[in-house]
Amino acid sequence: MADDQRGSGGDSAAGPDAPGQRPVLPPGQYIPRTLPVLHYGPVPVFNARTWDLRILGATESGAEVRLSWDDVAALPAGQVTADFHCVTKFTVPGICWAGVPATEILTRFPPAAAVTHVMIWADFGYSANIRIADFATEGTLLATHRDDARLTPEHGYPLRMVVPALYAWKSVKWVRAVEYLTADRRGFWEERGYHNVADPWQEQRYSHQERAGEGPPL
Ligand SMILES: Nc1nc2c(c(=O)[nH]1)N[C@H]1C(S)=C(S)[C@@H](COP(=O)(O)O)O[C@H]1N2
Ligand SMILES: [Mo]
Repeated sequence: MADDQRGSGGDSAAGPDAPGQRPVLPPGQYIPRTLPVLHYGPVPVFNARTWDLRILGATESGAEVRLSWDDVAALPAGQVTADFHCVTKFTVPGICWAGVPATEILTRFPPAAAVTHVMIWADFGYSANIRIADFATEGTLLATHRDDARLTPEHGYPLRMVVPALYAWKSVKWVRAVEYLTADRRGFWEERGYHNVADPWQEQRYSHQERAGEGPPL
């Protein structure tokens, strides 16, 4: 009981006592006892024959790329183990994700030199904008697997974004397109009051916290 009161959120299931084992969480985050599934809207049904992943917007070549599921499955694999921070304050510790590193997308289907951000699009129109540096950083993946198992439908099967450096709403499930942007635009939650950048270590939760240069006008 007493131990439970000492985590940053009061509902922490993490053992705070063992030196070196205490999880270091971003400000305001806690580890819940049961792990949530969270999204807005329905879970799409995957059909390998009709599914595609489009790379569009300001590509270097000017052309749009359309990848089939087999094309995506043939791309080189990578993995990352990272904590997953939801802006509603729960953190899921140490998820191991595997899939296609975002750097592979940038290398194979390069953006124009003027690209500053990407918009990640999901089925049913959910979207999130990500600065190109956060997209290009090591650990950013288009994941197909979570903890050695194929993603489940509710966790984004067949393909989801994982951006460990940012709050989890940027980790778009059911990804269908990567749009290269030469001017920043807000995605679904960024238009609805969440912070344009979303760095959990700076506790960038809400758009009213944005400073000059951190987001396009609301
Ligand atoms: N397409 C889509 N992706 C989404 C969301 C969503 O509503 N739609 N919610 C985001 C939010 S707010 C969180 S916390 C995580 C939750 O991922 P999980 O359900 O795999 O835990 O998915 C993110 N990706
Ligand atoms: Mo979230």
